[in-house]
Amino acid sequence: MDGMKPRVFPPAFRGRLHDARTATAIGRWLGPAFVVCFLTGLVSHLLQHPPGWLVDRIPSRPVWGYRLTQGLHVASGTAAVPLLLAKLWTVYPRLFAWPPLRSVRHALERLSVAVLVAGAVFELTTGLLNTAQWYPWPFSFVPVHYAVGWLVVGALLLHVAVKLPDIRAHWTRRSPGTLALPAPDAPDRRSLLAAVGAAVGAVTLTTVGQSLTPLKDLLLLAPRHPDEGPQSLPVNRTAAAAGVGRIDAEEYRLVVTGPRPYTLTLADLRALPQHDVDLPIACVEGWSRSARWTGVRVRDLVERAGAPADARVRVVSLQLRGGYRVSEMGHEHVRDPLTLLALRLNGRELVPDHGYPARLIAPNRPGVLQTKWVGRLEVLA
Ligand SMILES: Nc1nc2c(c(=O)[nH]1)N[C@H]1C(S)=C(S)[C@@H](COP(=O)(O)O)O[C@H]1N2
Ligand SMILES: [Mo]
Repeated sequence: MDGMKPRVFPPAFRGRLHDARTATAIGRWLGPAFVVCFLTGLVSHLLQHPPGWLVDRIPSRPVWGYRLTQGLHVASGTAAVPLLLAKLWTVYPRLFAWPPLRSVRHALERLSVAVLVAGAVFELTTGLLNTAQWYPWPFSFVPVHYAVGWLVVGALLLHVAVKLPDIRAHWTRRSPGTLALPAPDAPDRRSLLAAVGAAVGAVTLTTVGQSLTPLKDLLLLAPRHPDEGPQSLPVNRTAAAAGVGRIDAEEYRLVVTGPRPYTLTLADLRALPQHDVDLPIACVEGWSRSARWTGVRVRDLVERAGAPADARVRVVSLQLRGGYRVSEMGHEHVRDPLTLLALRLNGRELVPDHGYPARLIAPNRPGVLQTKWVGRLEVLA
């Protein structure tokens, strides 16, 4: 283990707060936060961009599935921010270790740590800004955040493997070495860890209410409040921002394509059997909110067009431009009786910002795929 230690440290860097034990204690929380964040991010990515073989296997239940996984994704990422800062502060003296490179192995190890640190900082920064709906970079968020996620997990696995002896030595509260001789500055470490724990608790409690609605009154740091918005539901992209004007009720048509295509007016749609469902909108950006939706079952609409039982459906918005104007769903979602073309929200007609006159609402589905201002349902072969 001595061989791993940098040879020369200025005195200020030698304290217990910069030792392997403190680094391990923080890593014990940071590692799991990263793992949860990675796995839930993977779920989110697969639901939004399913490979062909998965499309019809995506379950539409539990209805709150995506709400939970995406809530965990944003909460674990947020909690990782103070943890990562504390961890970097703990280990930064190693930056100045001398000589900087002792061997090829040491060089590779430092390189992997550099990748890990850069990737982790990148993921948490872009993710955090994404929850604030701010995209101040020239690249497309989703593919880059996703790719770097794999990079970080790879570098993390390597890092844990390299540090396994240190981690093992310092994992338990009292490893044999420290039991005999209590460190004179041990309370410092306890204070540091308590402060880090308090910071994690504070950022979590003041943000998690954006999806864990019983805690919504504690929201201080979250960019969104689940109650704010027309009809008590936040809006991600307004009708104005999407370039959709007020859609005229008389002119509106819903086109359903398939073996027996047909067209409905809004009056026709309102005259069809209406169903009530309680389903959340769970936005990838971290907020979610359940609401009561009323409308026509997508299943009924596509059956009328002669859709076979295993049909997939493409939902097309009247919005002309933008990434979220089209979404697709596999047959689990198409057949689910909770999947509606909704006309009403919380007892009243949809307002334009929520997709007037008709929007998709389906269980266990990312918010980006809950298409608003729907003009076409296409039955796919
Ligand atoms: N046509 C269209 N539908 C859309 C979007 C969009 O930009 N265009 N945004 C999506 C996103 S990101 C979310 S989170 C939900 C939000 O629905 P709400 O504004 O009714 O709460 O709508 C989705 N439907
Ligand atoms: Mo969203």
